[in-house]
Amino acid sequence: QIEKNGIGRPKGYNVSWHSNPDIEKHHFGHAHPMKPWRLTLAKGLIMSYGMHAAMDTFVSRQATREELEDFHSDEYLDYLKTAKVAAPIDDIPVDFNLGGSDCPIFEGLFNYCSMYAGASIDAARKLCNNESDIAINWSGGLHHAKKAEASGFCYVNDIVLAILQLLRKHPRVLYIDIDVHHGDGVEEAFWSTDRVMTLSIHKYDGLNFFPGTGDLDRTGPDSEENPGAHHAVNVPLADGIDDEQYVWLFKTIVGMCVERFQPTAIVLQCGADSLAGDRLGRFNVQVQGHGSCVSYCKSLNIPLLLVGGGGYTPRNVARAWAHETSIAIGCDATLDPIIPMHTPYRQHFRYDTIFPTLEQILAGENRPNRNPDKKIREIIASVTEQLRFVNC
Ligand code: V1P
Ligand code: CA
Ligand code: ZN
Repeated sequence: QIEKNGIGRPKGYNVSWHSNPDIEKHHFGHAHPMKPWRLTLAKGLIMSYGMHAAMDTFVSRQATREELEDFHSDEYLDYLKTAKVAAPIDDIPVDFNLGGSDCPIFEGLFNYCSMYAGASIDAARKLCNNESDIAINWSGGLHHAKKAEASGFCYVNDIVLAILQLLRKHPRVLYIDIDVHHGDGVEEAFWSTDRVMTLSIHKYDGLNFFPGTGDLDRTGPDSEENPGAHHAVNVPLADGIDDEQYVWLFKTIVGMCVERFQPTAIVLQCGADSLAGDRLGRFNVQVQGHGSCVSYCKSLNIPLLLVGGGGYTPRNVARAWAHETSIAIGCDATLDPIIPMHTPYRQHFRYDTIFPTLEQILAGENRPNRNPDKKIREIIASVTEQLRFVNC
């Protein structure tokens, strides 16, 4: 019998949860798919199950200017701080890719960015100090932001900032990204180092699907002088991948990366737009399959940072991140799948359970799986070959 703290957490196993209701109040504009209130929905679900009692909870703070400068340029941060809300001119972004339809300038923008970044930095520090085994920031995971450019709903790259914190203590960090989009900003930031391996699984079809990068042979600039060569792993997929294929692929590839790279910390971006029924995504992954990726990472017993990311059908985002919180604290096996009556905004959850069936989610929408097993095996063979060049 394992001695337990709170719901299902072995004594001495610490999970920290970093959030701030201020983040949830921001609005990108009513037609914009990114809805920070999905975090309110997720938090309500997590708390209605009482899971907060099994975690160390922290109200996150704004990242300082100095912390943001660890990755972002001065000029970009100045502009981000002073950018004024204005009607977009023909929807063309003005400077630093700010102000178009993807990255609008909205009320409180700088506050929003510095708060989600502050939460990821704090979470990383908890891991560095051995105060947490798993640290969670569902408001983070904004993987497209560049040093001096906003991109794809992302303004500040909290993941890069968190990894930079981890690198102060950890020799090697593995970044894993299960958002349906390519984690281009994080990949590019660590393009030239062998201390960070990046792995992104995403939808890819050439230039049509945002951001248009992430082909299998994009493995890092290949030159004798670049220690980061071969340290970018990209897994491009077609529409409709299901749980069985996705989880098998995830475990196989992550297993190989861990064996070869021997990370001392892992950052898992849990973008929920890889779920079936997502407004922007194209996959048929279910809450169970998405959660299995988190379980697998937890089973490796390596300090783990969980961040959010995309996710554009808010009720499914909340389901996935609540389920993944239960995995982190170890109460997933005993969690009642029926959503508690007293859950705030319960009317948003169209079906009563955390795990609606694929038929319920897709209701009438046919999304065939365009990923033949042969293609999946070819991807694994290619990554196996790539990893032969990685030494740690
Ligand atoms: O496709 C594009 C750009 C706009 N075109 C000129 C190309 N943008 C996408 C951006 C998706 C960002 C995903 C972010 C994340 O990875 C991390 C948080 O999940 C886009 C899409 C789309 N269907 O891909 N923007 C929009 N839709 C959009 C729709 C309505 C209003 C504003 C933006
Ligand atoms: Ca991804
Ligand atoms: Zn995404």
